[in-house]
Amino acid sequence: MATGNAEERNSANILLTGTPGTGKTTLGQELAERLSMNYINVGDVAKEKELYEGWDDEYECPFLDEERVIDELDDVLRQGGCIVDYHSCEFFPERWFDFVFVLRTDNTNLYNRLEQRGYSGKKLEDNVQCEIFQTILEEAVSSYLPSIVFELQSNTPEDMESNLCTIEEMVKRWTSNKR
Ligand code: DAT
Repeated sequence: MATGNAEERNSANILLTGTPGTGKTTLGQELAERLSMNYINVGDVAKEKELYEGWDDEYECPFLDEERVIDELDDVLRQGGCIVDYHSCEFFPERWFDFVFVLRTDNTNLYNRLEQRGYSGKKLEDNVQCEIFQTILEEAVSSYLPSIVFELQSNTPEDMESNLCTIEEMVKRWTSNKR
């Protein structure tokens, strides 16, 4: 029976994670184009399929139904070649990913990006705090093998281009080692 483990796929799976506003979507969509990979935005999938359970009064949004998200995406992840974009990472099966990239952005930059997105008050402050305390980086390090977790700065367009090149090279090396 297929287990979905790395040795069974011929194309790598990538997780792009980090605080909202750090650049996951921009990077993920461009990478998917350059590498002909399948870009999956978990927030969009959850919205489309209504994969929610209950209501978060604090942030006035629904809670993600993590089990149903995993069920929904498992088949496609088993095939490989996926770029998954989400602002949290601990609930995904560890076996899904060959690389976990955590995007990081300086506080002022992040504040401005989130403000432009229309965030304000507690939501804005909590997200900037999340970045200051490197919450997602710690989550990634404690959820995946340290050898597959990489922290990437995402402050400038130059960072974006350099991250694209770095990831492209890593994925190509992974693929050629498979052959
Ligand atoms: P996320 O998907 O992590 O929420 P995004 O890709 O939507 O983030 O990016 C948020 C905004 O920041 C968007 O206007 C693009 C911009 N941005 C992202 N990465 C950047 C970078 N490295 N340099 C400059 N701007 C960036």
